[in-house]
Amino acid sequence: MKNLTLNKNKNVRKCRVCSKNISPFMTFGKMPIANAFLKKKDFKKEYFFNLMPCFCKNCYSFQLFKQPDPKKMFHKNYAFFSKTSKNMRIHFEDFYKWIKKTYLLKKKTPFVIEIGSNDGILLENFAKKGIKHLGIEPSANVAKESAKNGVNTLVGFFGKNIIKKVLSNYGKADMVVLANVMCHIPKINEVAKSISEILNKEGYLIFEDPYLLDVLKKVSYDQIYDEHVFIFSALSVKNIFEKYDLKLIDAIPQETHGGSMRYVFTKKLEITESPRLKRILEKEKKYKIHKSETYRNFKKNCEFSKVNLLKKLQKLKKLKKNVVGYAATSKSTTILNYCKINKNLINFITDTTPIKHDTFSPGMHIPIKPYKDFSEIDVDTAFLFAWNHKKEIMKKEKKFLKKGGVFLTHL
Ligand code: DWN
Ligand code: SAH
Ligand code: ZN
Repeated sequence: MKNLTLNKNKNVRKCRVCSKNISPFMTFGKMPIANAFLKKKDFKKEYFFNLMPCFCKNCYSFQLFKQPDPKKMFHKNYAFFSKTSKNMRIHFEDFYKWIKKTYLLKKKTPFVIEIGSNDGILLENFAKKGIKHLGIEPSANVAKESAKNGVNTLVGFFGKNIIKKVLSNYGKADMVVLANVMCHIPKINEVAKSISEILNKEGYLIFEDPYLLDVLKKVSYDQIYDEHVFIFSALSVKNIFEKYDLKLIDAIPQETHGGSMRYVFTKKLEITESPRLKRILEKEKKYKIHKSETYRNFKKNCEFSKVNLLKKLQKLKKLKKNVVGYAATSKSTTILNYCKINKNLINFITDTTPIKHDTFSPGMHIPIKPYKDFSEIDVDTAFLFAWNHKKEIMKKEKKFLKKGGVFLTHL
């Protein structure tokens, strides 16, 4: 009894948004860095932390109890390159066109800042049209890739220190945009304040991230890993940014990354909320996104999903099927380590990213192989870790499906 109380006390921290005490509602257990693909010689010194999500009853944010130091995750050997997906390249070209048409058309010389610009998948569209832009990206290797396409990038973490440099060298921006990045940054109040300072008085902030309601409904718990310190809802982002005079005026659902939401904020406080945003906020309330019981149910659903998945994989093993993983995603690190799936159940994982080849998956140490290894051997079942890119992958794998190959997911 004594120990239990002690642990409970230990598992208390201040909410990153509102500073009230929060505690985890579940644990996924010991986790490595999701994108730290490693060589055999480094197995012994691998870093682990406890992956535990929390829900704050006060500000309704969903966040990790502990996040590893950002420098451990984002550095000169970062393993995720945005342009590996063709459909994502199309998505970002459309995103660019929409921004230009909706927000920048009336501006003579607009200035756009992207935080977490990675290999330039979005900004290269602005660069090609000669639009003044700046990427801020801490992972030097991916930033270097973007430079090849004329993207102007400052290598570093966005925050109060870097904005001084940006303001003195470039001036204020008309737009700050982020895709799958806001949910990565722990000092959210500092970020919101800095964005508010860097935008001119008519400026817009637009960002998109995996959407909490989709994660809860689909039980896509694999969106929870070290990099994703937050999983946002419209309700939670409204609370965060309105404190810094950034008014949430729209929310637009996206199909990307298994269900995302694009949020539009403006410094022009007189603009009213769109009917679509009102509907989305209503829908979240109806789903009880603001209630602790929703997260207790989510925990049960995750446990159920784990048991089910293990049953399926063990059955395939008994049938002596050749099972391999398709795409060594960040998300796969959570599935593999939570369910303790190793080489016994999945022979190897194929991936198209050169930096991941001939390494081992974080924690479970499943070998990562180039795409050629998948296409040239007889695979019975492919565990689709990139289920968010299903449309793109099914199109590509017609041959595999035709010869009887089967795709499996944890969903
Ligand atoms: O938020 C994040 C999102 C945007 O990207 C980051 N924290 C990290 C990353 O997450 P992820 O690794 O789960 O992303 P994806 O886009 O689901 O997976 C990409 C991986 O899948 C790459 O390693 C490439 C691989 N892949 C493949 O092998 N064959 C992807 C496609 C489309 C393919 O056909
Ligand atoms: N925008 C891209 C990349 C998303 S991956 C896309 O949607 O595909 C997340 C990116 O955010 C990584 O490139 C990482 O290096 C970057 N990042 C993480 N913390 C950051 C911070 N504090 N400031 C700026 N970028 C950050
Ligand atoms: Zn809070």
